[in-house]
Amino acid sequence: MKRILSILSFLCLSISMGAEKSNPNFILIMVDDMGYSDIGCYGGEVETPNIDMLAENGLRFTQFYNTAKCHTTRAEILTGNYAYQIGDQSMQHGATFGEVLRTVGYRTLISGKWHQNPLPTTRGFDRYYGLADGCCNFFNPGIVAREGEGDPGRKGQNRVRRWAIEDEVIMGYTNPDPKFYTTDAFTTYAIDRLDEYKDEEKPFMLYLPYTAPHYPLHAWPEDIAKYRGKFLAGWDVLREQRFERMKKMGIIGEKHQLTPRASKAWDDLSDKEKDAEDLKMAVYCAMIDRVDQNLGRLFAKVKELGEWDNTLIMFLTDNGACPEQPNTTPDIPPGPVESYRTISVGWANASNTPYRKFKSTDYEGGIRTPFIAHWPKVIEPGTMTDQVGHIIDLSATFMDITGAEYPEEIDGKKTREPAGLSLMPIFEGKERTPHEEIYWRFNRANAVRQGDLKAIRAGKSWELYDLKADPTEMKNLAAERPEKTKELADLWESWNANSVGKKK
Ligand SMILES: [Ca+2]
Repeated sequence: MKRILSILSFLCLSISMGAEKSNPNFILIMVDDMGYSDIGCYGGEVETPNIDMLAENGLRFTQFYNTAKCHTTRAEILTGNYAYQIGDQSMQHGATFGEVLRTVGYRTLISGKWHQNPLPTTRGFDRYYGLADGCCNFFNPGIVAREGEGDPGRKGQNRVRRWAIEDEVIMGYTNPDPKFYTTDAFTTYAIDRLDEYKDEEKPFMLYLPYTAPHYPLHAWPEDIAKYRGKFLAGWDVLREQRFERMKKMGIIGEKHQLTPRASKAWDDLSDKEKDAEDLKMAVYCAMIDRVDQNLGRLFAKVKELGEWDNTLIMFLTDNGACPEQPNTTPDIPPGPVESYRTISVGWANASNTPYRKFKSTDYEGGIRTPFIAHWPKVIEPGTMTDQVGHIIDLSATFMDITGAEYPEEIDGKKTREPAGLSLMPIFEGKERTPHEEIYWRFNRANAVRQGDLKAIRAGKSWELYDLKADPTEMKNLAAERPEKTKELADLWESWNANSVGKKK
């Protein structure tokens, strides 16, 4: 009897202490249209103490890739396969990592920007709150002005953005709370769900794709005030300062060169123009700063729940900084709900320091992302790697860690075998067998990387770069190495011929 009692009390104790889950939790944080070197731990000026803390205690990748655009990145990160191999935004021939992780008993949560066609609640996620569309007003994603405010700035007067709460679609979401701001709201929803499910034994997968710092440039005045006036030296000086800082930090090496400026020279601007540009960059930085502040709240919750050491946290951006200019309210300065403004080409160029080009292109400025992985149980603190990784590797990593298998069918449709490779060997400090090739496609932005060689379509022809000798793509080798260039272009064409739906 005594023995039975002691076993019982041991069992009760184990349950009350929350016996450790057999699989780890996952938190995947993605920001939107942020440049390669904006955050502190990649050489930028934005104050990001919480993201930097992940880097100090985790692993930074210097050659990690997304795709050139929001929705292709989401299709790929979710399914572990290339967007056009699985039906892009329909994802009809792929399984999401929500669907994958459900097979091994995960609680699957998403808060933020989805940007695919079927809602997350039909594609493997238990709970959802956020922007189902591509971008929206941060203070008021709807079209109706709140009392005391002007009309919310929008990309076009007829543009009504798709929002969703759980499985309910809301076309034009106006929250009555004047303190509503998407970055804050997404985080609060995520924290509330972690609280709601804290007593269940299931591990959780939390996917947190923020809309910041994608346009429109919207931020809280107190966050803007932290940065206002700090950028009057201009983008030329900023690029040089970042370049030197990144070198010192080891984010870039001796072979990197500072690519030519892609905009007007700062000195050609009038003082009035410089002041207006300073404000744009201050708002942009405030948006990233706000993400970091919210991550502080989220991380405190994970620690409070006792799950910090058993949680793999990852951070990245979905594509390079954005040069698009849909400034529909040219007379309203960036910041408030009534405005709809974007960052300048000069600042987007600086955000991607030292790399070439932008979002929507397959040069490194469009597709290279900071990637931080933090997992106290596995990852050596404060490490850095130049092994090449890609967002299609995340699903493979989740399967490797949990033993989950990729569903062969989703809603009666056969899935295609995913193309990613697990990142676990790199997390464990080992050398991973790399991808033979990595492919990119978004509209006419097409590229393939094989080892250190990368071919990029440029109009009707292809360019060739050696990223080991020339990581900033300054010297096109196509004329010197026509056969290799053709071989890579042909590889890309045969890969693309296997696309679902349209081939261009
Ligand atoms: Ca994006």
